[in-house]
Amino acid sequence: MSSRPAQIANRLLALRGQPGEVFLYPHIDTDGDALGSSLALLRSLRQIDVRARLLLDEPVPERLKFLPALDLIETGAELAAECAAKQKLALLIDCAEAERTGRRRALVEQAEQIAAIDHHIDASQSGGLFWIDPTAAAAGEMVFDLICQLGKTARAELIDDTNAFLLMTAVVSDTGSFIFSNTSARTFRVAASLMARPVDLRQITYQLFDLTSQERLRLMGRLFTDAQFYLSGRLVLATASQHLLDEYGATDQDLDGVINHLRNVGGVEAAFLIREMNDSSLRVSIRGSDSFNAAEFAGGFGGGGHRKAAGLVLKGLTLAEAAALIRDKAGERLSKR
Ligand SMILES: [Mn+2]
Repeated sequence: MSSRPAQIANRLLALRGQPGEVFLYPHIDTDGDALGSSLALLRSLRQIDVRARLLLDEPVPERLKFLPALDLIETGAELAAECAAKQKLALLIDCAEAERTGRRRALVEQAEQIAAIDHHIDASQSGGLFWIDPTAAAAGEMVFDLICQLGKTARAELIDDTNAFLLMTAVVSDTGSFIFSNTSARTFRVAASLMARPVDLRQITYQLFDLTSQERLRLMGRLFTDAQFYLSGRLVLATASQHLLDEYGATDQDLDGVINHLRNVGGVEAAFLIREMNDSSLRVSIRGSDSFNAAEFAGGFGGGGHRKAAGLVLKGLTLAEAAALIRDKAGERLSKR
């Protein structure tokens, strides 16, 4: 296991000074961990003369616009054919499956070689250049290790102020500012190393978790008022139709974090938020507990994630039908206990 980062480091170092490129692919619906980790790795690779590019499907989400080095990102469909020929290595970050790269998948599959750095439990393909470590709280912890390895071999100080900020964002993002149960001694060791740089931690936590808007505040009020509790409050379910978002002038991103408030209600063992997407599919966010495995539930519908936080997508159902389905299936599971 411990040699896996070394293998990835060696593969990357072999590209030093070479014309071949490494393409970094954070997962779709990118988050602070995926993007912060990817940007820090991109900057590190370039610093040691490895040609690297960072490709995204979608524009950088509003909430992550405070990150430095965003100008290094390439976005959209234009990142197609012409650049594919130079792609020696496709490196998936914070995911391990090509479908988690969205429209970039075709590009991923054209790479000479595919590698991954991921900490999600359902990704069981660890081996070779697939480095999966479910004990890591964030991909940022793994990328920190990788960057340190690269720096050691290349004799370069790669954790500069900007990379420290980016990696701290990654770790803070996936641990909810060091309060989720995935937070470990290792998390704090990485964070302590990063804090040796002048990292504005408060800016990161404010931007990621505290900053809100009038639209979001009012939308949340409405969602919480309308949320349905079942099984004596063990199960809670909220739905967000496109109509509702429009009514409040809110966007999909305004729903981020809403589900955590639902889960925090005393007595709740499983929380669900169903949102209507533009393509008429429904995205279901799930929060579990010791008595409800969110990843297992999501897996039953082709979704995935962690034990306590997972997601799935439903197609061909109305919002009401989906809510009834989730309520029944989750209710069944909870009733067995
Ligand atoms: Mn992550």
